[in-house]
This record gives sequence, structure tokens and C-alpha cells, in this order.
Amino acid sequence: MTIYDKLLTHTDVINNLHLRTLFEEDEQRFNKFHVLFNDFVLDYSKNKITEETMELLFELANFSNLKDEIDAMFEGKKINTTENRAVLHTALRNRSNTPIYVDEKDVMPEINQVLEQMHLFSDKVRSGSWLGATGKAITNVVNIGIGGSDLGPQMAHDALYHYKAKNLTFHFVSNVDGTDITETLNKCDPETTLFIISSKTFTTQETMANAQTARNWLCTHLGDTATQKHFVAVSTNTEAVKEFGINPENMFVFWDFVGGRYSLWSAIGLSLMIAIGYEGFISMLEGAHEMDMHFKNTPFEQNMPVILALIGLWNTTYLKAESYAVLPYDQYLAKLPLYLQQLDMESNGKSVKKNGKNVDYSTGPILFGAAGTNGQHSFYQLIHQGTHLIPADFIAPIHSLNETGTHHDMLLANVVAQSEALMKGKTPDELRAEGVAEELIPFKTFEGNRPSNTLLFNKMTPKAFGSLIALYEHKVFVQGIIWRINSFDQFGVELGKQLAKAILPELMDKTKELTHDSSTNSLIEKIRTIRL
Ligand code: G6Q
Repeated sequence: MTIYDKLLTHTDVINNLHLRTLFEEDEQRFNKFHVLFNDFVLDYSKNKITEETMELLFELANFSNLKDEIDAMFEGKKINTTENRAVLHTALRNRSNTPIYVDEKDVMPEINQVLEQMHLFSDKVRSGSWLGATGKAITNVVNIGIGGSDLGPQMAHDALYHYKAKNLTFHFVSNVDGTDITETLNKCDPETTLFIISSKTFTTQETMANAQTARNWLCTHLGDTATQKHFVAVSTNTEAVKEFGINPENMFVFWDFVGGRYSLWSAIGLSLMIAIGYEGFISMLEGAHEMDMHFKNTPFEQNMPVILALIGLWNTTYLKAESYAVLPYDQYLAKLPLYLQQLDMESNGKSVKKNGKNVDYSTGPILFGAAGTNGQHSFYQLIHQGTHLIPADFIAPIHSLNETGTHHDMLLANVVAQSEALMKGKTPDELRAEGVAEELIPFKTFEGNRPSNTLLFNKMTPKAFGSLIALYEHKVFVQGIIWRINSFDQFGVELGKQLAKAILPELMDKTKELTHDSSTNSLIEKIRTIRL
């Protein structure tokens, strides 16, 4: 029997068990199903698993050559096969500084050089010694970028807001909707604003449109030469940066072995370094590096990213859960679900295997979430009593950075209560014992048996944050390997972009003939009638 068949057969066993019974029958369940890394604890005992499930999942990981694949990524092999690229976000945080070769060239010297360039620049902005065109210090930093060039820095800025320089305000403009840039510029003074144009390709339509609008605004107020003091670029495309009018000295490079959604650790994190300082940024890299070493060197049975991945894969592919909730009980992590949506869904939202054949199993789930406790008062109803199986990750720091009265105790009580409620449910007998009226019992019954992980760590620090994000990156990687898909391309976003390019001139000129389907033609006509 193949490992796949063994797992499929095993689902019948699991589907007949209830988590409540599993806990009642085995007091050691938590001891068996939790894993530690630094001050992180991942409790995965409230999943629909037994020891046999985990053995089978580890067998699946071995069968998928996971260890070799992990090594291949860290060694800079070109594992992004459709784009013939290495995948080396781990090199960006390689604090041990061991050489890593791509095409026989050690990438570490260049990585360190750019980090140093970021260091010098961020120190100047933070200390007020980087002066704008009229001699004033910077007070507002605007990162213009989209997707991977926006979500990481923005989410990290919020996550580490506690450590942010108090003299600086940060803005993140991504949407091509003119409202985004206009409302941001309304909050800024041209004399004291610095724009960071973050774009790996420096050709992305939205980013270039926003960058041009920002430049026009600046030049209208301060004249054309002001660009030199108010614009810097983060990109792999030196020519396009020069053409835009940014001095190459004010350009921070990165490389094609860094995927957009994995680029927070590169110069794409420049706004974050300005916000939290060089030491804070390095501390974040160290946290990620420690998670990298744990991932690379720990046997799968104690390996946090591997376990998190296997549990997720079990839920998605074998227990047929189509979605997955990420529920951070930390206000600073409110944007984590948005960030993970890109990381997970853009990486593993694939239906073709690396060998070009279609998959015949489910791959990446639909990910959503919100900061606890807010989600409890909206969509948790469906998680508790709806018809869908929605595994959840609860994430919480044990100490708050803002210990205020008993707020944090209340927050923690809620996170622990939610996973208990999902696991145990509430039976009709329990309701009767509480004196609930018979006609209300069906409505008040909770089936329970709903899986969740709980991830606790001591406190939100740059280091803990780095480890947390690296944990999820590696989780996504492991799942991609086992599903045999390429987690590092994103051709799925291309078609819409191409069509938008074709439609743009049609929207702006009503004499252009329309040759789309009747819906698309009518929508374009409607817009033209109103706008032109
Ligand atoms: C991420 C994707 C995508 C990318 C954006 C921005 O992995 O590739 O989200 O980051 O399309 O691209 P640029 O940085 O090239 O502007």
C-alpha cells in the first residue's frame, strides 16, 4: 500500500473519533502533541490526529524527500523550476555568514553590503541628518509598492510598532486607486517626506503610477531637483530606476533569488529598518535565522514548521477542510492574516504539479482571519456551528507590551477558551443539566471536534517576530514539496494584468471597437458612457 493509500484509509478511523474522547482517554495527549522552539510552544494536540496519524505523516514527509528538498533550498539550488531561480530568502538572514553559492558565486558579500548601505541610510533618516531639498529633516516615510513589496513591510511595521522611532510616521501606498496616494499625500508635507519606491521589477503598473503621482506632487512644490533628496528606490532593475530619475546611489538592490512575498528580509524592508532601527532589524533577521536552523537541522518529529505543515496538509488534503483561519490574539499582528494570505495562497494556490500534470488532490486552502477577540464577535459563529470544517491557528504572546489592568489576562482567557470550545463542543446532555429548554437544545448544541493549533510565545519582539514569520514561510514550503507543486511562481496573477492592459485604452477612447463577450463589452460601454 502506498503512503497515500495508507493515509486515505486512516481518515476513516479518524472520522469516527471525537477529540473530546481522545482527550478523556489519554491524559498525555498534550505531552505527545506539542513542540518547542526557543520561547515558542506549538500545541497541536487539539487536531484530529492520533500517534498513528503523525507516524503516517512523517512517513509521507520522508517519502517526499523533504530533507533533501530543504537542503536544496538552503544551498541555493534552482528549486523555482518554472523560473529557473534559486530561492534564498534564508540567505538574507544568514547571520552565521557561511558562504551560499548561486551559479558558483557567494551571495553573502553583496547581501552584507546592502545591509550596511541600509544601515547608514536608515541611521541618517532616524537621526534627522538626512535633509530634504529645503534643509529640513524627514518626518514622513511613504513606501510605494504592491504585493510582496508592500504587505511584508506594512505588516511588520504594525507588528513592531512598539519599537518604532517616535519622530517618524510611516505610510504604505499600494492601490492604483488614486484615493490611496491622494489621501496619503494630504497627510504629508513635501519638505519633510521621503518616498521609498519598492519594486523588484520597477515596471509594476500600480507602483509606477503611484510613484509618478508622488513625484509630480513633490516637484510641483519643490522643483524638479528635489527628487534626489526625497526619493529612494528598492529594486533589482537599475536601468529603470535611473530612468525614473532616482540617483543610483540612493538605490538599494536585491536579487532574483528573492521572491516578492519572501522579500521582507531584503532591502524591501528598508522602511521597517528606518522605523525600528538597524539593531531591531538585525534582531528580526536573527530570529528568522534561528528558525531556519531549527527547520534545517531538527528531526521532523520535533521540527515546528514541519509539524505545522503536516497538520495543515492533513486537514486540507485528507480531512477535506477547504479553508483555514489564522487568528492572532495580538493587536500588533492584526495584519498577519492579510500577509499570510499572500504567502500561503500565492505560493500554494496551484493545481499543476512540477511535472506539468494536474493534481488530483486539494492543495493550498483558503486562508482568512482577524485579530482576536474581534473575530469572535463576527465570523467565529460559522467556525463553531457552521457546516464547514475550518481548522484554526491561534497565536498569542504571553506578555503584552501594553499591560493595562487585566486586559491581557482577558485576552489570553479568550484564546484558550476558544480552542477548548472548538475541541469539546457542548452536548445536549450538558445543556439539559444546565436547565436549557428542550426546544432550544438543537440550537445551543456545539458539535465540537473542530481542529486547532495554539502557538504561544513570550512577548512580541523583533526577534520573536522574525521567528514567527519564518515558521510560516517554512510551513508553506513543506506543504508545496509534499503536494509536488512549485510554491515560488505566481503565473495565476498574470492573465488579469494582461487583460487590464488591453482594456485600459478601450475605456479611455469610446471609438475603440469592443470584441469581448457581451458582459465585458457592456461593462466597458457603461463606464465609457458615464466617464467620457
Ligand atoms: C510576490 C509577487 C507579487 C509582487 C508584486 C510586486 O511574490 O511576485 O506580489 O511582489 O507584483 O512586484 P514588484 O516588486 O516587481 O513591483
